Amino acid sequence: MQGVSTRGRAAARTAAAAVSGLLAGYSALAVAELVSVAVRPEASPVTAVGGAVIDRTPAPMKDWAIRQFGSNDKLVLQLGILAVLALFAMALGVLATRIRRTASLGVLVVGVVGALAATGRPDSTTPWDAVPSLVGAFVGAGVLYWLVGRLATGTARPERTGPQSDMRTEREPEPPADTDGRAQRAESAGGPGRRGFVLGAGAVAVVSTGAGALGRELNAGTAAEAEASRAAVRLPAPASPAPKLPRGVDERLPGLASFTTANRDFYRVDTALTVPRLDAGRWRLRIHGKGVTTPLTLDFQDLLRRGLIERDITMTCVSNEVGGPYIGTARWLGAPLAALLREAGVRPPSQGGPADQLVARSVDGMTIGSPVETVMDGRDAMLAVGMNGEPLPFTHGFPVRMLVPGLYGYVSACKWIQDLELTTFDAYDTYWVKRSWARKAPIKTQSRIDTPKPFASVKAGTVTVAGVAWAQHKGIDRVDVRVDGGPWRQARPATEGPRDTWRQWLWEWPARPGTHTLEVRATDRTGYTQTSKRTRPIPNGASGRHSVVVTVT
Ligand SMILES: Nc1nc2c(c(=O)[nH]1)N[C@H]1C(S)=C(S)[C@@H](COP(=O)(O)O)O[C@H]1N2
Ligand SMILES: [Mo]
Repeated sequence: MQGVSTRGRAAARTAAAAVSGLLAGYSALAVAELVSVAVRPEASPVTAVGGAVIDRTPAPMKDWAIRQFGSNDKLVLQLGILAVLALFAMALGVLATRIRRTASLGVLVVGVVGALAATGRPDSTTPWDAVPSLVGAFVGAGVLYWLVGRLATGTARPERTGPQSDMRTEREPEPPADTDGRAQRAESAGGPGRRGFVLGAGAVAVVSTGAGALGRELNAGTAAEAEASRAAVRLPAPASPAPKLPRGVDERLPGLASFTTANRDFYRVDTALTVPRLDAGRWRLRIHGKGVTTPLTLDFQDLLRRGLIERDITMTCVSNEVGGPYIGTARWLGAPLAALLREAGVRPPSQGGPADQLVARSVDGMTIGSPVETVMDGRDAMLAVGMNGEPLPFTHGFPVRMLVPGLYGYVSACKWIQDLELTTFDAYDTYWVKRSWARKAPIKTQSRIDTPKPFASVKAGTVTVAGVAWAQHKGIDRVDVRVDGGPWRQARPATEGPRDTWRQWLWEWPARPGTHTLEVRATDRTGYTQTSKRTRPIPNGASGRHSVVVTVT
């Protein structure tokens, strides 16, 4: 009995120590959140560490995470970081029962890691970003030292006095003096007892929750201002409206991607753990660099006054696997970018301009580089302010993002843009280029089967096979489909839309019972037929043909 009870006591003490560690971590994060209000929300440790992890994650793993968790990838990452922190905090708590001071210093070390992550982010411009993590860690270290101190007194005291009236849940007699000397000393100094530990832990929990909630609230207040500024935006009518879409561009077939993608359904790919919520009233864009004779600084109203163009454009992510979902079409409204560059004195390389790369920078430190030649070759490159009739959603770059039809997003579509610098490809590598993606990445001619779905079961007879094909800025000429590697059959392309949009296609399949493989290929308006050669998305976009296996009964 005595042995069991001793072990039970030791287990309870270890659990209490782990709880102390957890509370120390919790108070550290809560205080850091509150302090981040004074700096900026992105400087709070979980966001900063998460961002640093994203920056350092090898590309294949990033792709895996995006595939595995889709748009939840960031949530999963944050939960993962919290889980690791929690385990570490519990370990420090248990350690603190033996080496209280050293374990408490361990909390400070974690704080330094958070501070380094915060100041090392590409969007960090000030050492102040270190402050939330450091202040939080100081508080956390103090909490751990203090709580474990109370824990020591709490276990030692009852050994002499016997169970107290407030310890009715404790049925076993107290253990013999298995406590360390420190505990004995604290006890003989008249410590607060176990009740003291529980009260202390409770107080830490309550105060931390209060601090954290206040921090969240205040950070949300900044977001509320941004939301108000978005609600107040009145988009002007376009000087150059989008060409009217022929009715037939959208076959409206169940299972087939609609021609225009609703904002809420539009894919989202970015590295932002907290979506930047900018106030349009405070937004500025600087245009400067090599060959710029007249550097420009524009505000949001300047941009709206610039004779906006409205265009249907299909955007695609370079990370999109063959058959993947990271593609969508929207009606964008924006200021023509080439005209702005010309106003700044920029000439494309073919006209003797010294800069061949246009680097866009976002408020969250993303850098995206596009060829100046492409941006100025007459296509509808724009600084977009509107998406499907409303101001850009925050997730898609409010107040302003860049778009260049025909280029993958990571080399053209900077969201939350704040700076445009003219430079050269030799002089500067952008975010993804540093991570071994290609410097230049025009969108590859591709096609996708939307219906039937992979492994669907369909009735024998005539089955409508349908999907989309894209070759932005070239246009789709024809689409072919084949079954089980047989002869290619020409699909019926839907009515052609603008050159920068995808094109739907349909094929009536005389389906016989059995398991069959459907395969698609597209030919663009330059006469190029998409290659059958399968490649991964890295370094410049996936190639190969999409196929689906279906069962006909
Ligand atoms: N600031 C910022 N802009 C960004 C990115 C990013 O991570 N940060 N991702 C780019 C990539 S890879 C793509 S494919 C498009 C996606 O735009 P969307 O999320 O509006 O679909 O945004 C681009 N612009
Ligand atoms: Mo992308």
